[in-house]
Amino acid sequence: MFTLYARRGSGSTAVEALLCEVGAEFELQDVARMADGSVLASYLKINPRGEVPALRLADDSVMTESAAMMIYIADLFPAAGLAPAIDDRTRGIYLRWMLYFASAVYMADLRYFYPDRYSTEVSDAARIKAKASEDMDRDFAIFAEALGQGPFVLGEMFSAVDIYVAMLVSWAPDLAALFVRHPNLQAHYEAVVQRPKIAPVWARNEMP
Ligand SMILES: N[C@@H](CCC(=O)N[C@@H](CS)C(=O)NCC(=O)O)C(=O)O
Repeated sequence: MFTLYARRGSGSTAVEALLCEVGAEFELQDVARMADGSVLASYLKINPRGEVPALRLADDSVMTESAAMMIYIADLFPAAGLAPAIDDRTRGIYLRWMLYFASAVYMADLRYFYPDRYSTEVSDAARIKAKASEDMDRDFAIFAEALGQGPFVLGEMFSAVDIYVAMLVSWAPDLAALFVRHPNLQAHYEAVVQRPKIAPVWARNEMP
């Protein structure tokens, strides 16, 4: 049994969708934010960075870092077929894009949505946001080129990284414009979020 510390529409969405896809037993714990944006001190014992998601495992230990959770859960349920095996020739591609989205795209998203956290000067915020948006455009273009006609990151094989990518795509500052520039990203997004076990999670999280 897992406990997923979550907030609607946040980085917990992909982990929740994956837990549903693999058929894992889990409960959701909503991590409320105070008016000033902080979380309860008790949550800092679970994730000292105060971020969601966090995942409590059956042995009571806690994982943070959404991409690590995606990799871990998909590996833990091999029967679901959502991760290439360690010695599979596509394992490197799978890990590459999981970490690319976690380190490049997710971090640009945070700079875009919380620019004030990236400088000691409030007046820097607009420039931080503009650069984050430019970086995201570039990073999505690099991915779209690699995706080609997919339909999934690993071609015909749907895997956990597709769920992670869909979450990051859904947060694009201008999703409609992104889909005009990269129709293959739209086709990929729809193929992921319309899956029977993912659509309800997307709806519950009020994702586009
Ligand atoms: N590297 C972390 C980033 C997690 C993260 O930044 N989560 C955001 C929500 S999507 C958060 O909780 N930010 C703190 C806040 O909003 O105050 C991960 O991948 O899990």
